[in-house]
Amino acid sequence: MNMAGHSKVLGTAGHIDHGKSALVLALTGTDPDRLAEEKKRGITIELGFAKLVLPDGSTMGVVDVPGHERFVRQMIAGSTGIDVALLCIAADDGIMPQTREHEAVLELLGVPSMVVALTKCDKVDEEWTDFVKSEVASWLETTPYAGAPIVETSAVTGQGIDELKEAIARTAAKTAVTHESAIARMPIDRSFSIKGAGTVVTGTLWSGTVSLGDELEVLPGKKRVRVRSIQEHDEDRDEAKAGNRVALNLPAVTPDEVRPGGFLATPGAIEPTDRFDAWFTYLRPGNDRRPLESGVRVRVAHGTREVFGRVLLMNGRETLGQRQSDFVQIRLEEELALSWTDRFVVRSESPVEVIGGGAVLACHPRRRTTVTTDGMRYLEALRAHDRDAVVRGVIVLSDGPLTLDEVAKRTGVEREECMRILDEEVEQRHLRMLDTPREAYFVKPQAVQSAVGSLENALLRYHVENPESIGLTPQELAERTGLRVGEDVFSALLTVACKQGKASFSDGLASHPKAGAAARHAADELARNVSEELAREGAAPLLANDLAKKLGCDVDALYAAFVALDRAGAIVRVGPQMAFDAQVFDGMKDSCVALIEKQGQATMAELKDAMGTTRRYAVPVIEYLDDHGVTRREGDVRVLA
Ligand SMILES: Nc1nc2c(ncn2[C@@H]2O[C@H](COP(=O)(O)OP(=O)(O)OP(=O)(O)O)[C@@H](O)[C@H]2O)c(=O)[nH]1
Ligand SMILES: [Mg+2]
Repeated sequence: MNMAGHSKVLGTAGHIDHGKSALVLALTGTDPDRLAEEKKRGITIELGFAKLVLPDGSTMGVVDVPGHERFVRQMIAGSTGIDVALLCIAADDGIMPQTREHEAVLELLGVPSMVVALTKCDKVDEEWTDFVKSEVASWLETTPYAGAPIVETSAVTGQGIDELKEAIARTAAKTAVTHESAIARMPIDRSFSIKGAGTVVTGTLWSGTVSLGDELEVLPGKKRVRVRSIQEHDEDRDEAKAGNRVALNLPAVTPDEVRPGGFLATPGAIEPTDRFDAWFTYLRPGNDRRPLESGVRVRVAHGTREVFGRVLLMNGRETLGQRQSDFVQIRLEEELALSWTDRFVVRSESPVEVIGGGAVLACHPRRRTTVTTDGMRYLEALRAHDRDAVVRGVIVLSDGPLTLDEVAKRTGVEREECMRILDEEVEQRHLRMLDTPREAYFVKPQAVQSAVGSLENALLRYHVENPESIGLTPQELAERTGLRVGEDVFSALLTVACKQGKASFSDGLASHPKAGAAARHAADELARNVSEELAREGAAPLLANDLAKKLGCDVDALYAAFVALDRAGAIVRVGPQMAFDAQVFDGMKDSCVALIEKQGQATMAELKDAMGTTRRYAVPVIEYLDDHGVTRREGDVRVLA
């Protein structure tokens, strides 16, 4: 991928005193050892930085790491995210313990390519140089860096420096840029305060872009900060791009709040985690050849931070042998700001030695070490960077339906791409979409079927327990179904069930089309009886309680019949208890209207007589007519409204 402005980074590696810093000075003119203590002791303690100008004029950032075995943690921090490793091996000393340990770190961090500098060649004769060179070449054969160029150099005489630049340029050109994500992420390696300016942090921008005025989040604490100024290699910039060494001025925080080991990121993009699933390789460059035991306490280094944790092997596996790889779950004692595809290195608790590392897969997995077939497929998809399968996997493994935003957040795949993948998966029937008024949800087809199954069972049970009821509200049904989904999703599921003939829904009530039939039939019959009875009783019908007694039914059932008949327009309810046959009521209304038209007005007594009923019925009927804009009260009489 060609990304303008995304420069590549060269990182040194190698045993203490093998001439790394001297070589950086010879290559760049910058002495990476800035500290007085470094100068006094003649060793590198902190990461050093410089800018390398290649023969074609392009530049690379350079990170110089310490070789002392006590500073491997700094070496790991400095090497994360570099594109080309410059492994320095002193010709007079050959391959030493940290040569091997640093190589292992580079390999575990996934550093894609390497150039080897055979340093201090001025100190040995040609025959010896040839011997060491062939030793190095055959050792490299056992690593992913087999065939890497080996250049003879001397920082003292300048031998091989131009040739080394050529080799670095060739190797860098062949190396794909790895900083792809749009999210800004930067592990903090230093923080200090400058009089007048406030707090400054430095680090290598892993991905994304940081611009002046941007708001960033300090992880794991989630404190928000704003970028007041940006420097790259001591020059002021408006924005910094991935791969570059940057210094950010962050006002309104103290250096203590943005300590090395912290992580700057686009707000909300990363949720720190105390466990993750990973593809782990056991790689022990030291002499200890014992296998790794599941559950052992280790140090986990990610970015500029290292925390304690345990590596748990999965599916009952107890040990992992040298150079073996497998899926693991790592449980941390403190949180890390991890993302899918990040690399990490694991070191033993004591003695402190690199023993492995790998790639982060799932950042918020369940606590489990036994993985289902679906879970395994998901891990494989993460490992293979198969985004389609990852999106599908997140949904398949989820308990409930997920929205587009939830899928994007859980996978780390950008929203647009998620949408494209989801569309395709729905098209191919790998997933189902539940459309709701507010949002679309995505769910695996089996989950829809099992939800419809529970919904149907809940309905059947309801009808057995309530043989006389014609149904229940969706809210009641949702409660009985025990599905933990929102109202929207439940009603979408009910719609699916209706389409499949496993539920019916009308007049706000859900029922089962078959099991509810008897109750519906009984209800229909009762409604018919009520309607006939009211028609027969004319202008002085029985009130609800008495009518229920007469028909020998439950009052609730009678009210339900009132509601159904009212909705169908067969009766008119003038009060909760009182209902008339619709035709009878129309006749009563017409007589009232006719009388008032004739007299211009009428008293309650006159209207009662005109309707041929008693006062008990006449009063509520006239009040109903008032309410419905037919008549109007004026003192003691009614007029037309
Ligand atoms: N003769 C000779 N001496 C060298 C050469 N390169 C480095 N040295 C010397 O070797 C010593 C160590 O060099 P550094 O560059 O500090 O080594 P380093 O690998 O950076 O050491 P650490 O960062 O502490 O791991 C110094 O005294 C250098 O002067 C070289 O090409 N020839
Ligand atoms: Mg050094």
